Amino acid sequence: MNCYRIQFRLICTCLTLAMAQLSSEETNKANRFNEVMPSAKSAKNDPLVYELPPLPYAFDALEPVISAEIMKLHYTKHHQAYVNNLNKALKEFAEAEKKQNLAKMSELEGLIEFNGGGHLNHSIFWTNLAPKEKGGGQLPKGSLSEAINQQFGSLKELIAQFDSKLLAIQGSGWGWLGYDPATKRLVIATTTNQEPLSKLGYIPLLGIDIWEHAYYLQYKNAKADYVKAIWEIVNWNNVQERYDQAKKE
Ligand code: MN3
Repeated sequence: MNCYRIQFRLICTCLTLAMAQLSSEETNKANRFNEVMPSAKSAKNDPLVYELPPLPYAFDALEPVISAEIMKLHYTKHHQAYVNNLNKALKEFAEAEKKQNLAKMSELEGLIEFNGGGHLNHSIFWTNLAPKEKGGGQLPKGSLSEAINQQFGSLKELIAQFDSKLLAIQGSGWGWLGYDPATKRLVIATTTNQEPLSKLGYIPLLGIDIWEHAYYLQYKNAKADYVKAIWEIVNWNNVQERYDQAKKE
């Protein structure tokens, strides 16, 4: 019982901390993007209720790399479903905990992990992307570009290594550029399904969604074309911000 209670609190705390870490600029943009996120509900008084964060651009802003159709579906249907299922599972968990129903709590734990991870990963992913005319694809000079050059030789080499790991994922998952607090170095890693990078002990800087729902409507089976194109819209300013923050922890 205590074990489950502790694990549950840990999951909630991790999610709360991770969501709080997401750049506060997105929250400030909430009003501006209400038109693309009409279904967002305010439930700030309940720590167990999560909500879809505002999308920091219009659905068609990342075209032609990501079509408006994919963006709209991915954000309003897929991400929203992770949020809804997470909230449902958390509510049921709290009820099961009151009844000391360990079997039910155990059953719900996987759902909380999967949907919590899905919510977390997508919340990072949206901010990791930017339209080309707003700096997408441009790595600014600074501590991140220095670390990339030092560790990988060049951005081109980092991308080559990242792509090779990303394309090697069998089934659904995510490719990551992370920060390893133990070695204070950048790492390229992959996770399967909706597992968050924190499971490997790294802090996420850049995540690329390689689930079929992220590209199939547009790229069909040409997964490599999606992976090649996505670098044109990576928001390196956001990755730099996350890198600065990660180094402080
Ligand atoms: Mn996705």
